[in-house]
Amino acid sequence: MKILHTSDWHLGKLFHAVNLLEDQRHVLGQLIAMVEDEKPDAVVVAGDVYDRAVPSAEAVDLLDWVLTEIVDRLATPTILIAGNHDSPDRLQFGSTLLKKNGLHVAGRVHGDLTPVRVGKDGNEGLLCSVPFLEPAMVREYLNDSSITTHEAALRAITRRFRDMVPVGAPSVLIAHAYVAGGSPSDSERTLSVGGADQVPADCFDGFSYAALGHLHRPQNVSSPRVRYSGSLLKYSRSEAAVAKSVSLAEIGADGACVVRELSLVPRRDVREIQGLLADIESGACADGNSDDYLYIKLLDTTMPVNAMSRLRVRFPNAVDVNVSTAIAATTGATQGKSLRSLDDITLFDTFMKAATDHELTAEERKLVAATIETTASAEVAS
Ligand SMILES: [Mn+2]
Repeated sequence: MKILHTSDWHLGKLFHAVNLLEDQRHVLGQLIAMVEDEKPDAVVVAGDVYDRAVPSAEAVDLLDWVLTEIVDRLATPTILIAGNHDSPDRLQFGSTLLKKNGLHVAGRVHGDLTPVRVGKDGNEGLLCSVPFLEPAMVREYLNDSSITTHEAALRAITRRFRDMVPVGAPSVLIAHAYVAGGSPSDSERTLSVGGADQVPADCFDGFSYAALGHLHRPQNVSSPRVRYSGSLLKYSRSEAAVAKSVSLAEIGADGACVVRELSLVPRRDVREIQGLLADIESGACADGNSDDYLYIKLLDTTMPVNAMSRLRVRFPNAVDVNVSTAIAATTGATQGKSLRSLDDITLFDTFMKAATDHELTAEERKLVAATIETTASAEVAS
């Protein structure tokens, strides 16, 4: 059985006020081509299909397009589960009708939990869908007042599925959760406060493969068969160095599992560059595509005027400009101390030293003192 595992599409997401729909369409086109080439027995989307509980019409249209291509044109069964960004009830809409056509949607836990059987004769397997679980939702569903944590909720649901899977049979548990030991980035919304959202990897014991969503970096947690495919695109600065991919899991009749990563190539990459403004403007840091989404760190010792508008001439999709570490260090060094305890000249001197590594000369001190005095007397006069 061959499963194409992807997650965290976040369709309709805004990235620094840029609508990513075209970027998402671009990589979803690659995903469709992978389904054509690899002919998996199922495609699994492990939650956060949309970025918002009420997605834009354009985001809904994009999902309609990609599902029609995969489920209808390529006749590949597809499983969608809700993540913490999705509305369980809205995603659930039409699920009974859709499953007759090979689209299996789990927005919330309801009714009887039933695994989906996929694969060809002699190489079949069971797919068990666990949408993002709020403990209160599971407490009500199972009528079990002891369920108060994410771990208890997940264990209660996975136990039910485990009881339906014959021992050793090829099986995939699909879930949207934060597995302890996983490495987060800056674009996941926390599931609950204070680490109470984390679940142990042994919740997935007894399944051939756990196809996970929530963490946006592609990664295994504790074992190659407990895996996050990672998000469709880089959705934060912290992901600049992490390439995105989908995971192709091949599960043998004995339940043994081998996973390959298939790369996604973005329309515009997210990158970090640094240098002096003049060098960056003149193209000295011109590696890569100038259309990329860039986080730019300026190493200038003085704050350049209109830095962002100047940078956008060469890099129209620059999303953030940061000043040099020297200037940032000054801010950091003065934090916690009372700035009012320093006289104006000493304060300015401290800043200059941190920003330029030079103390004021006697002549400069005089100039600064005179300027401060003129400014102060002008303020008194006005
Ligand atoms: Mn997500």
